[in-house]
Amino acid sequence: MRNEVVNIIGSHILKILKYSDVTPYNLYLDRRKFVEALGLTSLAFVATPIAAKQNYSTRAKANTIEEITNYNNFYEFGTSKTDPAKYAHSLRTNPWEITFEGISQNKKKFDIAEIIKGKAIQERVYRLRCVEGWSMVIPWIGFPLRDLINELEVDNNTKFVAFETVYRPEEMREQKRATLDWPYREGLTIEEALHPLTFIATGLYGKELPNQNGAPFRLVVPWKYGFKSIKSITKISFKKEQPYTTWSSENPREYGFYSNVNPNVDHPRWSQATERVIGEGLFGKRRKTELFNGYIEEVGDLYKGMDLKKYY
Ligand SMILES: Nc1nc2c(c(=O)[nH]1)N[C@H]1C(S)=C(S)[C@@H](COP(=O)(O)O)O[C@H]1N2
Ligand SMILES: [Mo]
Repeated sequence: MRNEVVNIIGSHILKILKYSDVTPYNLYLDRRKFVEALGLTSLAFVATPIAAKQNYSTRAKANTIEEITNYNNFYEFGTSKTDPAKYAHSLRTNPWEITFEGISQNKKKFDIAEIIKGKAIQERVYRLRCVEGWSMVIPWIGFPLRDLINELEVDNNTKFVAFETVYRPEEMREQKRATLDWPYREGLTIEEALHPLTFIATGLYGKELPNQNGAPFRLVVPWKYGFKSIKSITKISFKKEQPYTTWSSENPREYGFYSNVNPNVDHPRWSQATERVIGEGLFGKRRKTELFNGYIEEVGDLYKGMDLKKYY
């Protein structure tokens, strides 16, 4: 049974991904190498796919798989950046069910193989900006959250979507301690959840999602601080009221519900004007933080007229 699920998910990814989707983005951007890898003789062959990729993906250089999988925040496995890589292997990600609340279908619990089946799997190269002041670029594999929401009969008066990580202290060692109020919870407005940039990642670098990055099913909201991008999701609820969210409840002054990346709204304990780029070294050049993490053209309209200092 467990192997079968792996095969369904595995073969699904293989069937839908094109060569371009599984090519590391650095190679992809380097047209000459890309052409060589394909055994082609003309650059003309790659012009179109590269243009198409610019859609929602950043052209910034992606971090290496080593950086992306060894420098993580996943407090369920410990609070140090290297703890998730050390300990997340103990999480059993297969089988994996997700329960939905606030839908009118009788069936509320789905195996993720059922959820992924039929979705157009795509690659999105997104910036990830942690509220702590560092950033990376990650080539995710997955599908827009809206593709899932649109399949559900969501309650009419829905205004928010709430997400929950699994609570399994036997598999997630830090959950034996009261480091956070487990399970980890996050939320979005329904408009944010339906935005085409809002993504469910089931893989990265063309492969299955490593446990430390939130396997088997995690949210990615690229214009918000990283803690909004909740990992290893087991429950999704459609709600009328703004849901409980872990970090904004833990410390409401420091972490807001919106948590849109914003260089002009400092964290009470540090500036958000610049960020340390992982891979550039501790004393590498810092980059300027961009409003909405550089996605203002795509998401600016969601917050028109809103006081971003008040709704941080
Ligand atoms: N369940 C859960 N999700 C989580 C976290 C966590 O501790 N637990 N950390 C968040 C934070 S602070 C960040 S910056 C990102 C990091 O994602 P990455 O390790 O895949 O780069 O995951 C977010 N999602
Ligand atoms: Mo973060």
